[in-house]
Amino acid sequence: PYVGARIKRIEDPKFITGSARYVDDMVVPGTLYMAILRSTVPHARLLRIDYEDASRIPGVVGVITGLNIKVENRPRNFPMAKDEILYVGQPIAAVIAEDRYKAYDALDYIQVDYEPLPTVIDPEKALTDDVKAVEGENNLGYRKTYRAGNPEVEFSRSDVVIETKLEIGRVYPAAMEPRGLLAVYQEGRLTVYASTQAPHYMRKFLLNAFRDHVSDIRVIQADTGGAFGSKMFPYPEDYIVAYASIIYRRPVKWVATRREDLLSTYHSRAQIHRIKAGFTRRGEWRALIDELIIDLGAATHGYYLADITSTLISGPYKVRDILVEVYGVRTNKTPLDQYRGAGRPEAAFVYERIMDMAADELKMDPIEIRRRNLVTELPYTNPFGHKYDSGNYLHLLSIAEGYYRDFERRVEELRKQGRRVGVGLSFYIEQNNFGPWESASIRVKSDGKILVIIGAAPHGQGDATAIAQIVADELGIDMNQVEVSWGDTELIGEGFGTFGSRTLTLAGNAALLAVRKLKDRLRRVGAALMGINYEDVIYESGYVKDTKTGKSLSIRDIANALTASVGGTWSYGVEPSLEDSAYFGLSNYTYPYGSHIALVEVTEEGLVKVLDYVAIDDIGFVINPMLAEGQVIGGVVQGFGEVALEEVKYDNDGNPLTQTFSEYWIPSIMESFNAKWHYLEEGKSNAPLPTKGIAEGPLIGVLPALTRAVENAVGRRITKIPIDPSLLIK
Ligand code: MCN
Ligand code: MO
Repeated sequence: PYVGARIKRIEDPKFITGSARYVDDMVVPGTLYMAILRSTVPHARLLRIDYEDASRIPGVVGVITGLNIKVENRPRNFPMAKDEILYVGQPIAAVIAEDRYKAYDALDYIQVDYEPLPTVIDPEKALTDDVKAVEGENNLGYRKTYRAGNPEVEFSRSDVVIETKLEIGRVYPAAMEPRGLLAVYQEGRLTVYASTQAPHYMRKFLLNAFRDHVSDIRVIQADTGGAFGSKMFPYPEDYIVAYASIIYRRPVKWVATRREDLLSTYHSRAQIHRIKAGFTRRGEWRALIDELIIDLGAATHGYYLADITSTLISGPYKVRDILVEVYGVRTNKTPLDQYRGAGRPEAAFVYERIMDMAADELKMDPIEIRRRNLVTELPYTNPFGHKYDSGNYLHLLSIAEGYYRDFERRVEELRKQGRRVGVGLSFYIEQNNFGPWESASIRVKSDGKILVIIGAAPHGQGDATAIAQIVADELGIDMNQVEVSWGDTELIGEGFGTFGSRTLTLAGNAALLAVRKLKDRLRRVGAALMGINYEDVIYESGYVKDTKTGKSLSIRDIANALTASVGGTWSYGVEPSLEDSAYFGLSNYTYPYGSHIALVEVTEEGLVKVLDYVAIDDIGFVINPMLAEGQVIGGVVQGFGEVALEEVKYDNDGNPLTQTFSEYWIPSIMESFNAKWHYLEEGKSNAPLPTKGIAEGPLIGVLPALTRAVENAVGRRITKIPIDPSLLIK
């Protein structure tokens, strides 16, 4: 069988030979290019835009200003600033020109008159409302209280109370390919090629805005060079490109430069937690009070991330008396939205920092304190209603302990040589398979080849390979007979996309259900072609067989027979279709869990080096361990960036200090390392193939594990990531 095997990705040949086609590679004759004039000031009253000179430049087709479309939780002026500028990078005008260079050159000829307004950058200061981030609005853009049990009473019964401020820095989801779109208007219809992770969703939001201008919008996902959660929700440029194509009746392309992408792709994380956690002498976590400040930037759509963090703030532990006060604040920064893990890494950073600090305070072993607090009976409904479904946390911890003790011994040895080394462990809970469902269609082509189309939209994860494995096994045929396709709103009815570590479980199981329908259909059609009863026919390994005579037809024979000749009359007695669709959803999210163990060295100059790293996960049934492991290796390195390198920074006046990769550091091959992956298959989901997701887990486990390892190496308490380098220099 293919399922369970480490099979190389069928998606990859075109990527490694350079024949992939990203949006920017797509050529449609007559395409115009769009360049965006972006605000260079963080907050101002926009008085006048003069684009006379720009529009007179040869090759410039037009200039768009003041486009405003009502989209929930976006700034009042969206997608373009009209009367008020809210952050550096906000679109103010768009130049449409015959080529990219003319479009960008023309930006210099646009005059913007504005009157600067006071700026608020620090989210804690924003809470006082002394300076407004948005005129006429309270800076407090979102407020929510999560209360369970009675934490105040539990504190009075606690022996040790930990109080601190924890911070998770603002990051940029640096996909290798920046955002971009090509919109092609054709007589009342629009086709949009996009770098996206959710084409159906993009169709929906663009159609909402432009249904008076076009009868339909087809969205086609081009080869997409990563997204990490950032290519899903509506962006200003999505609307501006579509609008430009509609009004100029020409194809229009826009692809962000890296600098634009860094400024304008929604940032993420940016949470501050003022926590107070109560423990008994024996290390039982009794209570938590958390004041969560999330820096939403200039729009409020990222508020839901704080909800995810808050409701998972108890992690895999039994503590039930919790108060979380959420403050979502507006500041004059790029708006906030999701990034790989979306709220769960933030939660894990908080509950695991708490565990480690409590262990230090109580002089307890980090494994022991976790053992005393882990949930032992599943299913378990956490204080805010999450239903942790399945698994065995203590068993996984015992495996983690083996690695941890080994790393501890190595730390001891290395320290004898005077090296600054440390070990860290995290235990985490993941919530994934955000739904509600996903779709899959399956077709047999006339030559017997199988085409599977999924409604999800992978962009680097390798799901097509795993789904081909599932389909080939279920049909009992060679994998090279199976193709998997996706990413076109007219290829498959409806679908959602690839996010929330859902694709393999939801689209993979939908594909399985579609195959099962197809097998039945093959029996029916095969029986009709053989002129025998359906009951006498079985399906086996690519053939339908007459159980009485042993006569058989292959999938290919059947497909051939149905399409044998052009002409003739209808004589099959059955519908000549070899096509089925299925939809699959789960009634509960799935809750994988895992543990990461890190061994790090901090050099004299303060560089963090990972010497060894193990991730252990229970995601139920694993379809392709190599793909899952690839997600872990990549995710852990990405998390290293968050812990040691990456932070979007602004000065106090709101000027972004990180505008290129020389200021915003993502991990390079120099910092990379190969995490080892160990997996259990105890925590199965309710799906026919009892899988759960893996793709975001590594980002959740890595933040606290690496932070602890560094803390252990330098002997200083760490409360903020990325870690302040001054704490690391010897
Ligand atoms: N897999 C498996 N067995 C399982 C679960 C998963 O073999 N039980 C395999 C799947 O076949 C797939 C991979 O593991 O190859 C991840 O599958 P899954 O956990 O279902 O996650 P998704 O495919 O839905 O990926 C989405 C996830 C998200 S939400 C972010 S953010 C992220 C991530 O993927 N963005 C990525 N990883 C990324 N990887 C790349 N290269 N690029 C991104 O933008
Ligand atoms: Mo995601």
